[in-house]
Amino acid sequence: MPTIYETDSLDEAIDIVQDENKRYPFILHKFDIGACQEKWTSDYLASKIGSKPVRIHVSQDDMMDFVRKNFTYETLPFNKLIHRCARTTNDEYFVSPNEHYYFRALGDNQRTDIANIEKHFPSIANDIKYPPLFSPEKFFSSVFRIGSANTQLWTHYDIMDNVLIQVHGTKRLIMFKPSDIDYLYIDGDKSLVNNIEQPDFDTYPLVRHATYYTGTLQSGDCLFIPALWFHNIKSLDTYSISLNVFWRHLNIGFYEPQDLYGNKDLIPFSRTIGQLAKSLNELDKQLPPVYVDFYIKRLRCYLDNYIKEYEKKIEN
Ligand SMILES: O=C(O)CCC(=O)C(=O)O
Repeated sequence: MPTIYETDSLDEAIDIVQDENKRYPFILHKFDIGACQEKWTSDYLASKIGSKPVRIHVSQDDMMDFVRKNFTYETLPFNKLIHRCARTTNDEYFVSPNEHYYFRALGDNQRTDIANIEKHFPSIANDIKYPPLFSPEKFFSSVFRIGSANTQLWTHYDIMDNVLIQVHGTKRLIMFKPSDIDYLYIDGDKSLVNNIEQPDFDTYPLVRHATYYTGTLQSGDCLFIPALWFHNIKSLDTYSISLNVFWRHLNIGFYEPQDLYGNKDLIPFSRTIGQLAKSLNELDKQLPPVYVDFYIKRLRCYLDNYIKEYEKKIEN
């Protein structure tokens, strides 16, 4: 199992992000992330942010599963949330005393606002610094995240680059390169394989072919998650506080402007799929079912060949 690359050098980190032939994940150590590392205790955050209501995921399971929805969305005042996350057992709860919490900040209007720590949590925003891996006009969002100990988020990819800054707690990292898409049973941007550490190989046999890149993110470290790299991240024995910053590495016009989560497909791809769906619909209307069935299978052969040729092209 390869490990995720690690470096202490900001210059090297910038080079890996900006050199189109590199762009692999890495953990950057020794970057000064600011006063947050000392200051962000649960009491400090509770007193600075107060009772602002925040929307959270709550689950009895330690592995949150977006596809099978083993969690509910709830709302808590921020100061209650942070104290509940900091404990493993709570007297006040939604489903059970040892339920798990996961907070991923959104904007004040959760349907339209893009998460931004400076706008939505201004009282703490100056405490944190992130490494200058991209030019400022490419910035998209800064997402404040807090989770209970031993809590895993589902495996997924994002369409934008991002850097995850770990302020408090330790995280276990598993990542897969984009070409492992064939082995991860993807539904949209998420994998159906929830227990990625011990997959059920009878149901998901192809996972055996995926290459697991593993690592550990400690307080003060920054993880570069390149666009399209699948990631599965779990907080370990203590609750976790992080911030991640998303940016648009390609031409800004390729990205959906209101992509709240940084995971909407790029516009050139959504156009392609839209045109294909329209053409298939027309085919279906014009021809009898036996021909449609035959031609959509021909289309699959066409795509399989196209992929083989494309793989050869990018190998050379
Ligand atoms: O650190 C986490 O809990 C998840 C981070 C993540 O999924 C992301 O940065 O896209």
